[in-house]
Amino acid sequence: MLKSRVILAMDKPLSYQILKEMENELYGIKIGLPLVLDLGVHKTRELLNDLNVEEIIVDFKLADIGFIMKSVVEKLSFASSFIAHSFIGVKGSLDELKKYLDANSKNLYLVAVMSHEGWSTLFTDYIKNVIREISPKGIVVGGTKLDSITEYRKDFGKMTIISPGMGSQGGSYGDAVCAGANYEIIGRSIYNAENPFAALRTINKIIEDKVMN
Ligand code: 3DU
Repeated sequence: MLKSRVILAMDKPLSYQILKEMENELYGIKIGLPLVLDLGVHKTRELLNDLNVEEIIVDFKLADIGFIMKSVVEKLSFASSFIAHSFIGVKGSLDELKKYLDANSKNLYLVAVMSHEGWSTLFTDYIKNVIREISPKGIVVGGTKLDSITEYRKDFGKMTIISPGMGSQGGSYGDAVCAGANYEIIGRSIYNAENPFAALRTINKIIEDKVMN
C-alpha cells in the first residue's frame, strides 16, 4: 500500500518538528515561490534536507528559455523534481531543460491543466503535443476539473498525474485520485490548520476510504 497520496504544498514555512512528524504520512513536499522568498534558498534547503519523503518538488512553474531554467534548477539542487509550464514549447526551452534534468537524475512535471476557473482549454491539443514530445515524469492537472483528469489519464497511460485544488479551492479530497490522479496536492488546508499533522491524517483517511469504496 502507498504511504500516502498527499503532496504537501508548502507555500508557508512549517517548523522542522511538524515536518518530521508528518514525513511518514506524506508522499512528497512541493515548495513554491512564497516559501523560498520567505526563507531564502539556504534555509529552505536546511529545513527539507533530511526529510524522508519520496519527492521534493519545486513549483516555480518555470516558463523561460532553456539556459535560464537550467540556472534556476542548478541553484535548487537539493530538490528532486521541478514543475515547468508546457505552453513555452519544445525547442530551445523544454528540450534543454529535460536534457539537463535527465543528466542530473531529476524529474520534470509539466503543467497540463490549471485548477482555476479562467484556465483556457483553447491550447489543449498543443499542450498535449508538447507533453508527448517531452515525455516528462508527470503532469499537473487541476483537481477541480475531474473530467480533465480522466481525459489526460486516458491519453497519457501510466504518466504520473498530480492534482492541486483540493480543499481550499473547492476540490473534494479523494476525488482527483478516484478520477485517475496519482497524488493530490494540498496546501492551505494543512499548513493553516491548527494542527497540521492531525489535518493531514484526516485527509489521508478520507482519500483512502474513497479509494477503497
Ligand atoms: O490551494 P492550496 O493552498 O491547496 O495550494 C495549491 C498549490 O498548488 C499551490 O502551491 C499552487 O501554487 C499550486 N497549483 C495550483 O493551485 C493550481 C494549479 O493549476 C497548479 C498549481
